[in-house]
Amino acid sequence: MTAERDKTTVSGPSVLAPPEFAAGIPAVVEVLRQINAKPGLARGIGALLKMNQANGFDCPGCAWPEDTEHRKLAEFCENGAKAFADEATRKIIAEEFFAEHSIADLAAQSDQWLNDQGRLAQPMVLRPGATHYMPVTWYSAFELIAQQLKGLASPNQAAFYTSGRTSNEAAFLWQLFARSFGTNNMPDCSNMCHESSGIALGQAIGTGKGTVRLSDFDHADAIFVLGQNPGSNHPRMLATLERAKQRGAVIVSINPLDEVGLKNYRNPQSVKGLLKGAELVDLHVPVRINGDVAFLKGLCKVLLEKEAAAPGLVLDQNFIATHTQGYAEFAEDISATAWDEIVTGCGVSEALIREAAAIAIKADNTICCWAMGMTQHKNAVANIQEIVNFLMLKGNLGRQGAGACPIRGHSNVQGDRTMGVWEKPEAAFLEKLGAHFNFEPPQAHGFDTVDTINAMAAERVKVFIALGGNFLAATPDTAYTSAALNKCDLTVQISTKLNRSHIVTGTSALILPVLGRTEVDMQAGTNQFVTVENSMGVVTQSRGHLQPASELLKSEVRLVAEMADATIGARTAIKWREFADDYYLIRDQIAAVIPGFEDFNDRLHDESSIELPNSVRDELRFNNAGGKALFTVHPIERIEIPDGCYLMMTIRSHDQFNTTIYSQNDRYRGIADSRLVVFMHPEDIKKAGLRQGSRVAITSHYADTTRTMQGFSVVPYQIPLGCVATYYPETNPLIPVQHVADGSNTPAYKSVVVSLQSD
Ligand SMILES: Nc1nc2c(c(=O)[nH]1)N[C@H]1C(S)=C(S)[C@@H](COP(=O)(O)OP(=O)(O)OC[C@H]3O[C@@H](n4cnc5c(=O)[nH]c(N)nc54)[C@H](O)[C@@H]3O)O[C@H]1N2
Ligand SMILES: Nc1nc2c(c(=O)[nH]1)N[C@H]1C(S)=C(S)[C@@H](COP(=O)(O)OP(=O)(O)OC[C@H]3O[C@@H](n4cnc5c(=O)[nH]c(N)nc54)[C@H](O)[C@@H]3O)O[C@H]1N2
Ligand SMILES: [Mo]
Repeated sequence: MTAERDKTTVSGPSVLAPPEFAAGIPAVVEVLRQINAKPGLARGIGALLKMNQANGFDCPGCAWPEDTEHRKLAEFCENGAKAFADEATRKIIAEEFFAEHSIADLAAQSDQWLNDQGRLAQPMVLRPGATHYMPVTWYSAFELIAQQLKGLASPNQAAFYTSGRTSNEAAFLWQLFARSFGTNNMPDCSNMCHESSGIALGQAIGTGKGTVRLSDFDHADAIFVLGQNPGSNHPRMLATLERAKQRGAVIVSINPLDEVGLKNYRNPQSVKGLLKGAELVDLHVPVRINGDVAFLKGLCKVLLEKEAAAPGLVLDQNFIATHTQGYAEFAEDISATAWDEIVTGCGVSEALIREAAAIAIKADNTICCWAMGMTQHKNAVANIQEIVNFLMLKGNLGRQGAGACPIRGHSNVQGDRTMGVWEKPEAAFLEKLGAHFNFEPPQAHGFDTVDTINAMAAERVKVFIALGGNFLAATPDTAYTSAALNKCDLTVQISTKLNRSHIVTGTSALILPVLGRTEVDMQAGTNQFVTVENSMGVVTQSRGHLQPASELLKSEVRLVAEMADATIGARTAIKWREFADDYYLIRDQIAAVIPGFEDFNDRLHDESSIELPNSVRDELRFNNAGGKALFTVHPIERIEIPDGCYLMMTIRSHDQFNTTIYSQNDRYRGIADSRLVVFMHPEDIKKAGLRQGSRVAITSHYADTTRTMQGFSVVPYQIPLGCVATYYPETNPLIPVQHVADGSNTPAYKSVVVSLQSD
């Protein structure tokens, strides 16, 4: 594929030719290596075989659904195994660790080093002015939180962050705690992730969720994968794509990079698959970064042209007339959009767009999948609404084998939202919650992630509590966000592993360690399970099997319940501690408050998983304004890129889970030993007077501000001209906090204007 590369580099990364295939034997070797190194084979293998099984635990990695119909003995992927191994590690951070390492020491260490120290094992406190964390009892930790929260002038001076690994049960109690305390300040990782999808779909089709079941992949004729790298981030999806492909489905990838996972996949779950690869993608469309609106408009233009030439044979006129609104304006705009504008906008030839359109025209049923390549741009909402436009033209909603399929990131990010973790809750939800628990929930919308950073900077939020995640490393504009966190009176991190957010703190700070998904959760003598919702709206049980890393860990559910009890126990009638003793009771509350969960416990008992209703998928019912699916019109916005500048996307390697870095390698892109690289087109490298391995600083430009980071190595890569790629989270200091998506406020992590300077 590539761009020629020397095999030798003077310093920095080793740059190799990317592999010819994804997964296969190297994936199996990597799984064994990770298990051996972290939990050990004896502890690890047995537990790993429980992952994604009916009586086991849900993979702590991504949100791709389990294939219950085709379930294998080993129902996991290489990267799920890495996430598992990382949590199940035998290494523990003992009390002496914090005595030995001051905050300043820890600050000098890399993210990978921090994570490698092992599991957090006991609650720790950082007192005002202290240089070291000290052990603290759970009782005193909750007292400190209660005292700080109760001392605030308004509940809106607190913010409650959630990362997407939290179970439904913990998330439900968490939002109940925040709201009965008095605020909707519930920023979450979704704000940085699929928020744009939720907003776009909500307006266009009246549900923020996707409309596809896993089984739809067995009936699709065409699958468009937009801005997603499943080989690294949703590897189990490759097996689904392989099955669809073997059945005759055609797969198109729209991506500035020709990601190897989609090119040639060797299914590690079968011997045949291990040895012989399958080419998954039939057509790769190398759009320039943020060229998707233009490309999708191009696709629609071809469809409309072909329909004009053969009326009734291309579009689903019946669907358009019966189920949609806004078609006339949409069609008019598409006809008025010139090919020149489309081609310059997406950087792809008209011929290639026509080739992709021919696939869509031929297909009776089309699924569009997408992830962060679509959602993290200034016009991300437009990106996703253009996908909906494209799907609607051929009636690809609400029928088997077709639909809109946002592929979620964290394993329960979708469930956390369903449970009410959202800073903009709907009035009907608040009303039901308040009526059921007999309190008045706050009505005013709260702060999302970017708002929270700004509110902390303005000293309007003084207490920040995070249920999981790594807020500082995941958010944009690291220097600004650090300063904002420093202004808090108290920052609390409820975590499994040590990370950057434990080191950049408020005046006081707490680290509260919790059980992970993989561990046995005993409460009041009973082995509890929790539930999670996957990307396709199926809720399943998750029960851990490993002995907990430390006796001092609390489950997230118990921790939230006890924190709530200490803070507001005296003034609400909610029986927090009873919930902590018996998660069935929490599920009964969920059943009473959240639509779709009626008889939750019984159905889980009888069927082991439940599928949530979806009005679009099930009934072609659209709960948006106007009650019909909405065609939308969006201009092709070209981001101004001054001479000598590039458009930068920040992406994941094959060896990380978000801010958790497993190694400095990215096997699928041929990179070893460094993450401080800039992927660049060979011609751009030459034009800039650089070479492979040249050391550069990167400066981002936003309005009249700049941000600079040193120490990157240039790597030639097959990426569109004018575009560069770097790794998340290393380059987050370059991302301006103001640079967000219209309508969803998601940081535009994937379209940052940068220039390079020789170091
Ligand atoms: N192993 C592993 N699994 C994960 C994660 C992880 O870090 N590691 N993270 C989880 C989470 S929270 C999430 S949200 C998902 C993320 O999963 P992905 O969205 O697949 O992850 P990214 O690496 O951010 O980037 C996605 C792709 O978008 C492409 N892209 C970038 N800009 C554009 C654009 O403008 N247009 C188009 N068409 N494509 C573009 C990039 O080339 C890249 O291939 O994965 C989840 N699963
Ligand atoms: N530049 C750039 N920035 C991005 C992105 C990007 O593509 N580019 N992607 C964004 C996206 S899509 C997302 S989702 C966010 C991710 O943002 P977050 O969800 O905040 O970050 P993670 O790295 O997933 O969080 C890792 C930490 O979670 C804790 N943890 C792990 N498991 C558990 C558990 O079971 N319980 C508890 N309580 N804690 C646990 C561990 O301590 C670990 O260090 O980052 C966003 N930031
Ligand atoms: Mo995400």
